[in-house]
This record gives sequence, structure tokens and C-alpha cells, in this order.
Amino acid sequence: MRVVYTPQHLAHDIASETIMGLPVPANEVAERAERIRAALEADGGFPLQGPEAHGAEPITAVHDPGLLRFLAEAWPQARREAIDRPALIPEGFAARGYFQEMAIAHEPKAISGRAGYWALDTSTPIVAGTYAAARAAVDVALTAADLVLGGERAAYGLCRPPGHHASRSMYGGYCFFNNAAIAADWLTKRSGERVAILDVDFHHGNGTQQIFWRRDDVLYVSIHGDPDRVYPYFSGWTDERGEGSGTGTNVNVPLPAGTSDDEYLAALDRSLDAIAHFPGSLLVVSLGFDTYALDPISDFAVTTPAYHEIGRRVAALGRRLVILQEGGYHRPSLGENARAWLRGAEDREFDPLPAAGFTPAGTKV
Ligand code: SP5
Ligand code: ZN
Repeated sequence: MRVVYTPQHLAHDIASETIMGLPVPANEVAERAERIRAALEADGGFPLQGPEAHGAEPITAVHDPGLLRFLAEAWPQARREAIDRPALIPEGFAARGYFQEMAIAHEPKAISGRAGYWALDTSTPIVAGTYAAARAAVDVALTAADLVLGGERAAYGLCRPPGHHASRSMYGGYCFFNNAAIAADWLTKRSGERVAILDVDFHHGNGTQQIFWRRDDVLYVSIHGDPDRVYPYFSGWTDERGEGSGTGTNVNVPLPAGTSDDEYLAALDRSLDAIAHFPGSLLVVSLGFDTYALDPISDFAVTTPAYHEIGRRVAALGRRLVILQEGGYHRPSLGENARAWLRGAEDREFDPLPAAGFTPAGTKV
């Protein structure tokens, strides 16, 4: 299987994030993508290629042009305002209650307020290289989509930063542009077909759900930690099914803490069944490894052999696969989990390579 990767992600270099007001070491770090790249290179069956630039148009097809403008301008503006901090994090948010019963919505000029106007949370810092990395991640996703449109049965886009928490007009959850949503929208236009998205990241893909909420040409199916318990908290319940002509094209499968391999695979089978009933030959996979038993911010108990089986069952649907990386924060396991999943998707056996070579981020080779 071909893999699309670019070292441009290294520019999104985050040291810490803020959780409930306190700084903690960042989870969404460059080492994640470098671990996966190194394991796939060591495997030998996953040729790497760089992305093609696709411009801004596919981004503004699903995102507010104001969000794109904000992300392009945010770091330079923070520097101009002499905000002497390692990263830009919002000071306050345009919360639901602020606007209730008032049809007002001004984007302020100051960068601290501007960030809060577009942001979901305080755990998604913006640094000097964030915009370039986020744009490159979109190009990675679209290049993987093009490989499949060009005849590949499957392609893997090693996107970083991830995307599924970014909605039409909001960034957050370590995400800036919704790589999977942009790729799915692109696929509908280039193929003329309906497109399904399967989101197996531990977290509900609130952004992807929001973007396609009223659309009947894109099915969104997500398996995730129950929002009553975990981030992103405000969406992901089973009664969220879409609205208007999109009614019935949003499927949420929330699961309890401690979900085992067998419980996860049972939920996967139900989800694949929903996809099998939706027309079209294309499936975008939002692939997260934060369902892993040792993930530091999640609470499922999925293991590496299960990733091989999940990849196998997803591919057994018979759809053409655009597989895009989302989360997964247990760095030592990421390479093997990705290799297991992707070999499963090719219906090849998985033989663990516990000593798979790893070249640290930034190392000259
Ligand atoms: C793409 C993706 O996986 N984004 C996830 C963003 C999660 N951000 C909030 C993290 C909150 C961590 N809470 C930790 C509890 C540990 N017991
Ligand atoms: Zn996640």
C-alpha cells in the first residue's frame, strides 16, 4: 500500500498543552508521525511518497474562509502584538450562552480574542509552523484520495496534525483543518459517488459530524468513548442522526470504559453493516490508535492483534479505502499498531517486529 508522508509536520512543534487550566506535556507531538513512518519503512511493503499541493479551494469547500484566514494570520499577528509566549492559546471562548437570543457575531481584532472566537479548547496551541503543517496534512489527505481515484485499492495518508475535531468554523482537539472531511468532500466531487466515513479514533469526530450533518451524500459512522465520560463531551450520542436531507446519515456508537477487543470488534461489525447499506464504492477511514490499551488519555483496552483484525474486517467490505491518520498517543506502540492495521487492510499476515527501527524526529538520515 502506498503511503503519503511529508516532514512538513515537524514544523508543528508543540511542547505543552493545557488541560483544565494546567499545562501538561503535549500529547500530539511530532514523534507520533515519525514512529509510524519508521515502522512502515522498516516493513518494506509501504512505499512512501510526498503530497501534491492542492491549494486552498478544497479547504474552503468545507471550512469557513474566516477559519483559514485566522489560521494563516494567527502566529504572525501574535508576534506583531508582541505576545511573548511559546504558543498561542485562547483567553476566552465564544460559548453558546454568550450569544443566546442575540443575532450577533463579531470576530474581534486582538489575537487573544480572535483565537477564542475560532477555538474549541485550550489543548490545541498554535506555533510558528502550525499553519504550514496543517496545510500540508490536507495535501497528504488529498494526495491519498487521488491515489485511490487513480486506481489504487487503498492508500494511507500519514496526516499530522490530525483533523476530525475541526468543524466548518472551529479548530481544536489537536486539529486545525478536517483532513478526512476535506478528502471525503473531494471524493464526492471527483467520483460523482456518495462517500462513507468510518471514524475509529477513540474520540468522537465532532467536526466531521458537524460538516456533513445535513448532507445525504456523505455517511459518517463513528465508534468512540461515550461523551458522557470523555472528550469532546458535547456530541457523540446515539440520538444524533443528522438533520434535513442528512437525517439517518450520521451514526454514533459510544462505548464504555474498558472496552475489550471482542466488544470493540462487535461494535465494528455493527458499524460496517451500516456502511454496507450505504451506496458507493469509497470509504474514508479516520484512523486513531488512541483506542489502544496503553493510550495515556483514553480508556479502551484494544490490543495490537485486534488492529490487524479491524483492518482486515474494514477491507473485507470491499470498498476502496482512503485511510487517514487521526490520534493515538502511546508513542512506543504507534508504529506496530499502524503496521498491524494496514497489513490487515491488505489481508496480509502480521508478524510483530518488536525491535522495528525508530529514527527520532528531526534526525538527519
Ligand atoms: C485527534 C485526537 O485524538 N484529539 C484528542 C484531543 C483530546 N484533548 C483533550 C485531552 C484530555 C485528556 N484528559 C486526560 C485524562 C487522563 N486520565
Ligand atoms: Zn482521538
